[in-house]
Amino acid sequence: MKKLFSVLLVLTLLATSGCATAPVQKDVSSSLPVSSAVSSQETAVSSSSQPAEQAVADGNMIKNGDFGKLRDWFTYEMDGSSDSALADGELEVSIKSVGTVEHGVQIYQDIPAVDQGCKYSLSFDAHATAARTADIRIQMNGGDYKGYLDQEVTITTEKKHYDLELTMADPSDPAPRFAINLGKFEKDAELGAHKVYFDNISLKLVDSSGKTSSGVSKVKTMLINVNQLGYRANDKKVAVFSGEDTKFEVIDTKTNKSVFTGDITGAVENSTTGETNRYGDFSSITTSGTYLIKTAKLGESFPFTVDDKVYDTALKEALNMFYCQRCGTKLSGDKAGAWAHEACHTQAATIFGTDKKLDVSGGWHDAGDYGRYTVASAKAAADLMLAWQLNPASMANPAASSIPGVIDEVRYNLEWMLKMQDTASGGVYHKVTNAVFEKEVMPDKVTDALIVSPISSSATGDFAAVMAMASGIYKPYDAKFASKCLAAAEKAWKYVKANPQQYFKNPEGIVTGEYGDTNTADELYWAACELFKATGKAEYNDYVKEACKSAVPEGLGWQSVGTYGSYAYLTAEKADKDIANTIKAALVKSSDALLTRAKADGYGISIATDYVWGSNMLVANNAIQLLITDKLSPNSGYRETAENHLHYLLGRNSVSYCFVTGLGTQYPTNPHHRPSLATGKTIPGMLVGGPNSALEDPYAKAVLKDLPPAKCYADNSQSYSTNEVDIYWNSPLVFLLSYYAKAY
Ligand SMILES: [Ca+2]
Ligand SMILES: [Ca+2]
Ligand SMILES: [Zn+2]
Repeated sequence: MKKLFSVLLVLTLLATSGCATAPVQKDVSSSLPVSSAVSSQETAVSSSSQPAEQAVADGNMIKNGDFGKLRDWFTYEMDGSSDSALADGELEVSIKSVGTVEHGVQIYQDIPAVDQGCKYSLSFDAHATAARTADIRIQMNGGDYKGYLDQEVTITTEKKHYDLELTMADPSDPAPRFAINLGKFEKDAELGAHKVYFDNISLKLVDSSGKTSSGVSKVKTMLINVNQLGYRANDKKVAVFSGEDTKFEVIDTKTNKSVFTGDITGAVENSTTGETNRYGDFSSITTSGTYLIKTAKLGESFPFTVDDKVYDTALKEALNMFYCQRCGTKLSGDKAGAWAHEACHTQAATIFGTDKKLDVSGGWHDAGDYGRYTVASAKAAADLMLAWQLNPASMANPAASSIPGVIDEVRYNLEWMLKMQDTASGGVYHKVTNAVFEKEVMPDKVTDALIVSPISSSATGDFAAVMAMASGIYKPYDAKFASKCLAAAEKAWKYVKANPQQYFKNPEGIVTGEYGDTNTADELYWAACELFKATGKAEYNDYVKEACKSAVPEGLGWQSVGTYGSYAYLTAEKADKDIANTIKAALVKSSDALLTRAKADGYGISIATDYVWGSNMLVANNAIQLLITDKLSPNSGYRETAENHLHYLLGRNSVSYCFVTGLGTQYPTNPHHRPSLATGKTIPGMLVGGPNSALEDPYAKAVLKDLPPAKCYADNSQSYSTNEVDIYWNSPLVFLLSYYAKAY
């Protein structure tokens, strides 16, 4: 489920080094708003422990600064154009066009930590074929790209030596970037094609006597972990201990008195966390209140609540995230709070490779970025509709209007999806985005051109499925809209049936999220199942029958969607008994395998070692699968295990984080999310991606190195591979909360 995210424009590797897909820089405009999401917070690793290979014998923090080789240097081009090469032992940057901004052309490399209070000296030699300005930067590698050192110098046709100095005033940054902006500077005359030369670039720590301790971790990792929101009165309640002790106490935080003493049992060797986990059952605590767990040797847990309504506010906030992600409309202050804004992305978009314009306004912004992707939003819409189908009691509208809030919210995205269908062919466009990821600004401040990317089979299959699903759900509220959805679904089906292998690849020049998928059997299966449920037509039944012959498609992700189809078929009025039995047997088998995995896991979850990009979505998806299976083939083990997955997401995990912003005691405060970065305030109710042992951003590489897989999480906006948010991560969270909440 890895999603290539947040990356940038034209990345040219100056010389062959191993990392061709390394995530890169975005814009470095000095006019960006200063965000509160600076790198002041770190994970368990202190900023002073840097990867060993970055330490260079002579103390130079810059690698290959003498340009004996081109290795380690990169070019970033916002809208300029250049080529780089070695020339007589110097770096020669041949600039064809400077572009329109200072970072129109940039050369850079990622460097070891710069620590607060420390003094650094930077020196280099430079000359150019035309006198010009250059901006020398040591900057944050993400977030608002704040420049810790941000100094303009004039480079002349005569070779000169430059000496600059940085005393780090900002909090320590464990993974900064050295960059030279060679784009357009207002003070420069018009520059035609020219060349700039650099050599002997050196950055050294010269004085660490003023070093402050701000680089030290502020994160609390507890040895006793619980769901930081808490538990409903009659839930099973188990604390997970990391380490050894024999007895635990439950303390009422109001009276500070012990209300229960229990035995610590079990010992599970947990290779994903490097711990031995033990357990304490305090299910007998059913009186509403706030408590914490304490032992003699392991300290205390974060506090938690026991109350039947413990998940109600969380559900409201998790659902409100979707309102805050709405595109193409003004967001009101009463629902969007500090993140209210004028209508964004309302201009017509151009269909890639044509002059044709299309109105594709509306829908939800996908994630930390403002792209809108058909397959991503299909999963999100499906989860919310499933939440309504399975857990209607908690999803009813508090205002008691005829349309439940969740149904209203989903419709906002469905109206957009309808616009993404090509009316002539029935095929559905894969996404609408800018060519590149946007700056860290509010969405209504983005003015870049919108491009509609080509039709894909996965988008068209998902569209057919979601629209067919919607036709049943909206019928009681708006029959006309329901039949519009069904007609669109059948049209999309015809297209995808005839074009099942139109796999999506980012077109030339478009580098936003790709959401590629080269197996569309599951998308067609899901579509056929939903269309069969909606229409009862033999054509769809025949397709499902055929599709199940080898293996029943599985998955509740954006890329694998089979289980959505299975649920639809198993709840279809006219389901064929034999086919249903095959599908149900496969679902039960798959869910039983999840139970086996969960039993072997220290924290009771079923993802085994899959701590990948968006691992929290896998956790939530597996819980949905267990609850869906329970509806069709009741088993208290499914329900109990699913609840353990929710406990994990809300704090009962080895990094002691409630992974939903604003909830619990220790939660993400610096997510990679543009409206949160632009306002300096984090929207509550957002589930972050969570631990990712592949270390897929520079910050993660610097601070999470050598940690066990389940501990590879950093609450930092630069760590987009562990700390981004996404609509299709929040949607399974909404489903889970709606299952356990009392009322919306
Ligand atoms: Ca040299
Ligand atoms: Ca697929
Ligand atoms: Zn927008």
